[in-house]
Amino acid sequence: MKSRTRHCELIITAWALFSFGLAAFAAPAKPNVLFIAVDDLNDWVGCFGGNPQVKTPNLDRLADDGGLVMMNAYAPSTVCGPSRSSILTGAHCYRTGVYGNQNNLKNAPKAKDLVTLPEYFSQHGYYTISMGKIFHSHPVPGSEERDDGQWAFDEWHKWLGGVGPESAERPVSGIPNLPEETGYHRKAFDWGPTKGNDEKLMRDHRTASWAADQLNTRDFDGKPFFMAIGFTQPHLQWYLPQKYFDMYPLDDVDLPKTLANDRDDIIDDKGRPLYHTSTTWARMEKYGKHREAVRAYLAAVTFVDECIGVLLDGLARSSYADNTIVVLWGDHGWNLGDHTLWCKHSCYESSLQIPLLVRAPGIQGGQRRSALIETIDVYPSLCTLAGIPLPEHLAGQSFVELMRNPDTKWKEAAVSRFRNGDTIRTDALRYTEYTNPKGKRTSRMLYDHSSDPLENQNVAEKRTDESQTLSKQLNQIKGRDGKPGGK
Ligand SMILES: [Ca+2]
Ligand SMILES: [Ca+2]
Repeated sequence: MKSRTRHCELIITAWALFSFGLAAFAAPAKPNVLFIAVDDLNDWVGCFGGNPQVKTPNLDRLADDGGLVMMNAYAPSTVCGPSRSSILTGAHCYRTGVYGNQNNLKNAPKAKDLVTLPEYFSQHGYYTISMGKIFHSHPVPGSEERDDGQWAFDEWHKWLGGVGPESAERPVSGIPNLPEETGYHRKAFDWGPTKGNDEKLMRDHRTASWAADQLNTRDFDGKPFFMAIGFTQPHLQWYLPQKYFDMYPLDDVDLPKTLANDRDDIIDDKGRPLYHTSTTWARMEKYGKHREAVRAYLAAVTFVDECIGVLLDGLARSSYADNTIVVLWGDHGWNLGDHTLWCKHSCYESSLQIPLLVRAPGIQGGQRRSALIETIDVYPSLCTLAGIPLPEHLAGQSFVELMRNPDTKWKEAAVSRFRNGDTIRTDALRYTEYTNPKGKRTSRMLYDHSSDPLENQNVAEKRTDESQTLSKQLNQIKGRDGKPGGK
């Protein structure tokens, strides 16, 4: 009797396995996508090595736990609008025509025909849902509303409140603004403790908790999901619970190496230095606040890391834990006093390099990749991972094979643009050229990362053959990526 029962069990098990195999063969489960944007996060993340002092246990855990760390990933521009427009369309700024935050992707004449990543996934059977900053936000003329890219998702939610400093007076950092500073930066470059000391009240923390709840309570109409979550720190202002500042005792904070005359070797076509001292840098210098501001950025990174941990923990305890692609990206880099610059408005490596972490089911992670990745490569990569055909307009390249095999043949350059500067990064060099409105080159920079990783020695006029070669390569890519089809 016992052996007969055992025999029946075997038949049932075999039938179940056979049926499961047929089902898997007929319709393999599509992986979900968790798409995480972090505003103004540079490579000051433990696993990226940009600053050994930073504390990012959750991002480092993602890297160790199946993540692939893209060590040389670059933004196409150094402000939100063009950078986000490019990752969301898989097309370079030269193709979208979105070069600055004043251009809205939705109305950009050259980009109107480009289907954005969430729209494309929705068209291919995904339930798309979002909270937080994914698209750059634009005013809607004649309306109190804002265009935050709601139109690109099946379900879109505005972020939930948040908490600021105790006092409404600005700035709260204790430094006066300079008279010549106007508008946004007069108030924006600020930091200080929030009212109370509770991170759960903060906007990004609420976004993370909301997303974790969705993952544990929703079935998304039985479809695979594409969930886009946008965190706003470490974008200014750095108003944070005091405990995050306390994690970095001020006297122990190291500053990035800064040379006072660093930018004097960037000369325009009339022989004059191209740059004047940035007003923010001058203010920080005058009031001796560089170290406090570096600490505030570190604190903001650790705070957003905590929020990312809430989200990843939510995913880990959900039923989607094993079948969800996670891609986490910063929209551009950030300067913290290096090159006598604060913020992100330059063609230096520090403005352009981004953190990019990808974890995909079935692909071994816990590794690093050194290939040059552009954010326009994310769109085709996610399509490939999801088994969706690539739309024709994409200019980027799927890095899925590179995820599997570090020796995969790959592109040799990454290009970016900020204002009138176009820049190209190769394995060892970064070359940048600035042009006037008539397209005439007015200035250029060449840095050799093999000997000068901090980009302090501009050798463009000493190594003119290499400058010329890179200029040609850069302009070929600009021409190619500006065309429909991108290739
Ligand atoms: Ca940004
Ligand atoms: Ca220099």
